Amino acid sequence: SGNNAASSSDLFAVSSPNVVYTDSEILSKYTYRTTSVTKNGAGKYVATPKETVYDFKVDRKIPKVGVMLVGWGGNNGTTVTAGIIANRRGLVWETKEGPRAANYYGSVIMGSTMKLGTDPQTMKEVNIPFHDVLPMVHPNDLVIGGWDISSMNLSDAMDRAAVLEPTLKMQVKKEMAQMVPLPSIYYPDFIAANQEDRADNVIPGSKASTAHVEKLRQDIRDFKAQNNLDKVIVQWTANTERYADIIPGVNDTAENLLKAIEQGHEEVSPSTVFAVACILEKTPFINGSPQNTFVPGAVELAEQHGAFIGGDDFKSGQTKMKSALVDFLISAGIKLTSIASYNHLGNNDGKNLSSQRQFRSKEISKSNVVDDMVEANSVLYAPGEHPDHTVVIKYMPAVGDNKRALDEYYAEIFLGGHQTISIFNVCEDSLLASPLIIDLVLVAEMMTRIQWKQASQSDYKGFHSVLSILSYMLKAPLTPPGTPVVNALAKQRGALTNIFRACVGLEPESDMTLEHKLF
Ligand code: NAI
Ligand code: DG6
Repeated sequence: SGNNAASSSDLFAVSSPNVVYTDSEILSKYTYRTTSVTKNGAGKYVATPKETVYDFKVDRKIPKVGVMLVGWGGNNGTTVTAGIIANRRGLVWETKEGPRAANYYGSVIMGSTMKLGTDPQTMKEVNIPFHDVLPMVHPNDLVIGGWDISSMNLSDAMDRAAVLEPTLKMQVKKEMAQMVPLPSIYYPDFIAANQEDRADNVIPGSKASTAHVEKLRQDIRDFKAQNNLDKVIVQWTANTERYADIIPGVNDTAENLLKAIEQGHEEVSPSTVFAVACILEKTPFINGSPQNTFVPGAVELAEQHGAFIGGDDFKSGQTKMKSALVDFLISAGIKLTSIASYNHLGNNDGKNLSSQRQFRSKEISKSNVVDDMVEANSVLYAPGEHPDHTVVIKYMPAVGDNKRALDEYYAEIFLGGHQTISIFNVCEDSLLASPLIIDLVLVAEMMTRIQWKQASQSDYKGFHSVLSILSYMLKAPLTPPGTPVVNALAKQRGALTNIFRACVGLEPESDMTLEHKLF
């Protein structure tokens, strides 16, 4: 310990005077370089390079982590649970296409790599698994639990979801039959009326109350104690709720929100009650659905308690494609003029979204994903101008979880010509969302073990309560109040990658490859 080149994992060590490894920590001194832009008296931009030196400290001890899912008995909840069990036990199962083995495909952390650098002898890139960059929890070690308004055990719920192969289900059935969701809070006005027949596992009371908050806090504490956990992360993967109205005096400040819960105000949603319980318990809470769980009062409460929150809405198939494709088109100087996004699906999510108020929440999160890219390009778009954008979702029971997404991107090209791109994307919804649930847990947990300070400061502190670093996995990224939202997929990945690199004293990924050009 105390040396400059000990290893952070078995795979690599950073050899630098700015990086120190101790038995318990990685300490890095990192120079963050940005450009400050102002306008001078003549209306000309002045760009000034800026340097800020940060100290980062990473806790190397990998904790025992539990994840509690709200909506555990749903398609995502059962699929991610079965997937983790299958990976933990190294299962292989027969399909009509031959045997298939458990994997973590679709998880950035478990399935992708990061360029560490270049081998000077071969001049080739050296890439390492993303999971090995920092001392991260392995998903196989996660303990899973959670709540659902449906009392069905996870094995039966997995059958209800109709996502996985029978040959896989057979092997996880016994273990999952032992898993039964905790009763949850159910305020019928927030989800579609067509969900009512599922609600047989409900904590008494149909509007927000302090008793509900306290019960959920106790559930988290019990789960932690029963499983001997160091930490719990909670994620909302329950039904999409309608938006809550933002009402001055009710949910606009932390104090008012707590008062509104105490008084049983009807405009406080179940997801906000979960968020409040987690914040008070200092348990990271991530919202995987599109509704406005994080009303201003909830964000303020998180800031006051230094608790981590993240959201909103898993970005799995159609929207992930959109945030990559629109980034490509506009960055290529092609003027995107319209996006028509249609999809139909037949799972319970689709059934819930067939109700207008819940659909509206999803329509908002699916529609805002191009705004920053359009705004950034003043060559193609005049101020306030943006492409037409329509989002349609239809419930079609027959296709189950195999959502069909059809998108048309219509763009103006050179000299008045047009480019039309049509996409037919079969998004196996829960199989795409489950790895995101895992990534969100792993990254949120990692952020609880990273601290920073400026060179001039004596005390380390955590990142801002709103974990915008999770943006890559989310359709409508929540960012700290007053800070911009980044939707472009490559930028979101860059932020994740480069913040992790900074923590081990590595420069941001650069694609300049001057070593291959200047010799
Ligand atoms: P699902 O409908 O199969 O599961 C939701 C579960 O939540 C159900 O078991 C339901 O009983 C339960 N539930 C409802 N209200 C609850 C409450 N107050 N407390 C506890 N449990 C409650 O839906 P699925 O497919 O698992 O999706 C879950 C959420 O994730 C939906 O809001 C969906 O829009 C969102 N999402 C899903 C994506 C995907 O690709 N699967 C991607 C993006 C978001
Ligand atoms: C219909 O679009 C149902 C939704 O819940 C989506 O399946 C989910 O939000 C994933 O959306 P996307 O756009 O990332 O594929």
